[in-house]
Amino acid sequence: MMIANRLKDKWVLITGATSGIGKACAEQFAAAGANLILTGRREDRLKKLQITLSQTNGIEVEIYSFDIRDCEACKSALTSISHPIDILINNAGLAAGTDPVDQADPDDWDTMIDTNVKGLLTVTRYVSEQMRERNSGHIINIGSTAGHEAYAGGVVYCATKFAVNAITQATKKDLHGTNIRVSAVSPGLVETEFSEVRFDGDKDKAAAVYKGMKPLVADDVAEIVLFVAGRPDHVNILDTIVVPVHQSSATMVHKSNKE
Ligand code: NDP
Ligand code: 8X3
Repeated sequence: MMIANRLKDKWVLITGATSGIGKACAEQFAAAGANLILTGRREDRLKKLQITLSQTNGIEVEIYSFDIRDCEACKSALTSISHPIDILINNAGLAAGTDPVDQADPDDWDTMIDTNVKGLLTVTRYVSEQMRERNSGHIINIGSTAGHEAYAGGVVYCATKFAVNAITQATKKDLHGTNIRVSAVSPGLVETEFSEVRFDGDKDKAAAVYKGMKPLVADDVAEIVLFVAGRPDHVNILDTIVVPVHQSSATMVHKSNKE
């Protein structure tokens, strides 16, 4: 059966849909005929996506603008959604800074932990509750190679992605015996707004991360998320690690003058 046949008319909640991997997932799931619930803080972007994706694909798109770090806002949005959520893509996340542990700003640590770990957990808490009631659903967490291998300058970002890895494994076990699937997709370098956010808007520093190599693009990752979600109901992909061909570890990145 085609992936699109399995995803058509499903309701897919994507956190962090205003940019990068989340936006690419929204576009690809929409093209597969799924209805969308899109979240993020930038409401103007959500509104534009809502219009474009619903008109282009003839699907329903609902938007909820809130800061995922705000537990009450999260709970209020999630409990007001009237559709059963078939697929949850926990994508919202960020890195802040690359300073070593002895020099980093603890406020950045709070931002990363509150977003990547606590935000993801809050959303999972309320969505998994309704999935268990229906005994169906699929939770897909966007992890990272940084959740499999820590690197210098990523002390807390890596810790949050190791946490996502642990949360994925434990969630699968918490939901053991149900029909709910739990997966992670863990990419290496993907050129999105990620590095611009990490370097506080410094576009030159962000561009330097990918200079001299061909990174993944958001669509590369979204294709994998779509594949993971589009398996038959009895197939649960636990994790997929995907890197550009010229990345062999967090710090082994082959660069040339040509790219
Ligand atoms: P982008 O910066 O392009 O997108 C991040 C998304 O997260 C945006 O939609 C943003 O929405 C949302 N977000 C961030 N903070 C919050 C918040 N407090 N509340 C609500 N939404 C928030 O980066 P990517 O697409 O690259 O990142 C997506 C995920 O992929 C992240 O979890 C990241 O860790 C992971 N990842 C990225 C890799 C990369 O190299 N790019 C590699 C491996 C994993 P808004 O600002 O509108 O709130
Ligand atoms: C983002 C990829 O290598 O910048 O998770 O940590 S990396």
